[in-house]
Parts: sequence; C-alpha cells; structure tokens
Amino acid sequence: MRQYGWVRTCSAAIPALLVMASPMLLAMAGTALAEDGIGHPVPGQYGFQVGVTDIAREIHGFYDDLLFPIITVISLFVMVLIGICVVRFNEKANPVPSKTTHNAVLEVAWTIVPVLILVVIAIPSFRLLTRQLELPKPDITIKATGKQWYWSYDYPKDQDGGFGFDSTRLEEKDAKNTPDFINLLSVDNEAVVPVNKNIQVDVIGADVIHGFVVQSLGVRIDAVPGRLNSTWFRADREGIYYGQCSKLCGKDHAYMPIAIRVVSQPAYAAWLQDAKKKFAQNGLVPLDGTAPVRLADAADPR
Ligand SMILES: [Cu+2]
Repeated sequence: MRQYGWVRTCSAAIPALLVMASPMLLAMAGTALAEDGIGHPVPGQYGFQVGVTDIAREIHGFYDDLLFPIITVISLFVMVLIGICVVRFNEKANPVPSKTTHNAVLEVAWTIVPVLILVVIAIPSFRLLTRQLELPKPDITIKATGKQWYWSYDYPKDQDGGFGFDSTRLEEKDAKNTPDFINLLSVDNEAVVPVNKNIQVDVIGADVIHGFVVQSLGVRIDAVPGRLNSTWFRADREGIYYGQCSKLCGKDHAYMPIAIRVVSQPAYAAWLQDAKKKFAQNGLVPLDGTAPVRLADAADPR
C-alpha cells in the first residue's frame, strides 16, 4: 500500500533528522557550558573549548561557518536521494526497473561537484595552516619535551631563564593545596607565559612520538625524537589552559597532561625569579637536541 510506504519512510527519516540536528543543538549547549570552564573541557560539553588566540578562533570559525554547513547540506541531500529511491523505486511503486546504466552528464557532475567542494574547503584550510606554521618573531621561546609519560619545559638563559623542569600529573591525593585542581589535567609544575606576547614553543620527543596539543590556544604539533618542531600562540586572556598528549605513546599516554598558565607581564617576571631559584639544580637541556646520548652497556648493573 502506497500510504504505508510513506509512513515507513517518514518514521525512518525522523530519527535520522534528529541525529543530524543533535550536533547543532549540543554545540549550542556546549558553547554555554564551555563559557564557565575556559581552558579545559567540562562534563557534557560538545564542540570546541573557547579559543583565546586568533588562530584558535579561526579554527573554530572554519568548522562552524564552513565545514559544518557543508556536512549538513551533503547529509540532507543524500538523505533526500535515499528517500526518493525508497519511495519511487521500490518494487511495488516501480515494478519494471529501468535498464539505464550510464548517464554522462550525471557522471561528470558527481565528479566535478565534489572536486569543487574540496577546493572551496582547501583554500581557507591552507591559509589557516600557513598562519599556524609561519612563526612570527617570538617574544618568548620555550622548549617542551615529551617523555614517557610527562612533559619537561626549558626556559632559555638569554630570555632571563636558564632553567628547566618536569611537569607531571597531579594526583588527587596530592592536590590538597590546589584549589583549581582538575583530575587528569592538573600538573605539579605548570609552564608559565605572559599574556599578549608571541610565545614560540619548540617541541621535541625524548623517547617516542608525543603530541603537544592545547585546544584553547589552537596549538597542535608532534613531538618527534631527533626533530625540533616549532609552533606558536599569542593568548589574549589570562588563565590556565590545559591540553593532552595526542599521540598513542605508551601505557600512560592518557596521564601526561599539558598545563600552560598565562599571566600578566609583572606576574611572569616574578615567576621567572622564583622559578630560577626553585629549578636551579635541574640545569638546561640544549635546544638543538645535542644532549649526550647514553649507550646501553651490558656491564652496566642498571
Ligand atoms: Cu605522549
């Protein structure tokens, strides 16, 4: 019965429509939730964390204004095509099927249109990638080294630094004096940088490949052993911005958070003075990765 076919089609389409609409509804809810948790994810959040750099906001705009509308239109278009097939070309409605196998115009169209869509995506995408990877003149350079399973930060001597320290995950039992403790994200020693300054981060891996990712800063780069990768950010808001290693680097991959505290210039200068005393004994790992390599020795009791 024709009517029965429509009912079935509609009842199949409603859940599909809800599934497609839900990211939009959740994204709206997620934006509201993320407002009170800037710098880190919050339970139930959907979508990006609030960006505090131009690059992060550009990444979010690229998704919200270009990718998401394209995904939605393509999904709806495909769903309508499937709906037409189900209704008009089922066995009852169309008992004698057409023998058509080729349609030159259609075949050219379904090749050219996706290419054009990809070109429309590629142009702003490459522009954004270039802005991410072309480093402006840095005000401060720090080095982040990914290790199994924590991060180390080094502050160069010529920028009033000359020290390095390890940054390991803070466990709940040790966090009694940390009011803004967030499980799996808080660390014992945060990397501190000043607000409204170009911060270059030289990133390297000490053992395996790690990933240095801080979503609100719009930063994502691999930490590769033997290769110094550089990224940058310019945060325009003070706060603590958390990230996580994004490469499957071993059993404790999930337990090596990144915490960057962005503070005012005077607070940064004061922190530098304290940190120089606190971390004086740690020394500094050379920025070019020329640290002496220890070779395994069978006679070595370790
Ligand atoms: Cu890692």
